[in-house]
Amino acid sequence: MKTAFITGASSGIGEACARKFAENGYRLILTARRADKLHEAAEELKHKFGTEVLELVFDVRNREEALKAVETLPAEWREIDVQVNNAGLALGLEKEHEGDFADWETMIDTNIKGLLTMTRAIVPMMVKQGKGHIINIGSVAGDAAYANGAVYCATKAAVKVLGDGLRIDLADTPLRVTTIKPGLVETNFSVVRFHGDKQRADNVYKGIKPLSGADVADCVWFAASAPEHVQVAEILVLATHQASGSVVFRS
Ligand code: NDP
Ligand code: 8X3
Repeated sequence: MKTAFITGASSGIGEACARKFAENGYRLILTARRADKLHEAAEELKHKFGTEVLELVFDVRNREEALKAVETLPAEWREIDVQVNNAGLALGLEKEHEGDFADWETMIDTNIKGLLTMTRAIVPMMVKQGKGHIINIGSVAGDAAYANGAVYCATKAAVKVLGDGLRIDLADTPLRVTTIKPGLVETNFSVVRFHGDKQRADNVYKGIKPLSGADVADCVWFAASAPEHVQVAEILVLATHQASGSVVFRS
């Protein structure tokens, strides 16, 4: 049986990816900070699909804890076939010269350094076993900056470039690296971005049918289920009425 390791599986895109892999017979290692939400998601999959789930609660920004969680995986859970580096967030929407230092640090530490930590922890095991697929959740925001979002956009540009670098460094192995770059996806993302302001978050998706977490999970699965000689390097997936990070048609 194949194993998928998914970070940020307590909500949104990560939770939808967990469901997609469960539906397709994978067993799952799911991670997040909120133990209760993660457990709820895991229980649903166990009951619905009979999936075996290992829950790991840690903050990807805490390098020591993150490395320990992987190092202490039980022997029977160490063969990981797919790693989905999804945990991430945006905080605030402000001009670059007026932004909040704490928000910047959280975004950089989570989206860039957290993803790197998880890559550093798991990919050497994949190289050793001679198989594996790393799927990073980037964003259309990484293709070009949009107004008031420069730091978040920069972190997602970094995700794209780190994926490209890893693909180069693994070209002499059977491992594959994919970057998925979604546009607007209605999840908890905007509630987090606006520090809990639900009304402001809802406005982000007004007048447009956004993507769902399941739409993104379909793209992740497309890449993961491709024949072994096929490496889907990138997928840019947008809502039909979104054309780029800054062009959205609302009715
Ligand atoms: P959600 O807020 O719904 O989910 C984010 C997930 O990341 C949660 O499970 C959260 O779990 C986890 N997470 C956040 N910070 C940490 C941390 N420090 N350590 C461990 N886990 C963490 O948002 P989305 O599902 O939308 O976001 C998932 C990814 O998709 C992010 O990388 C985001 O940048 C990206 N993305 C989102 C888009 C969108 O429009 N929604 C579009 C393009 C990309 P917990 O809080 O329990 O730790
Ligand atoms: C999230 C998509 O456009 O809100 O990465 O930045 S966007």
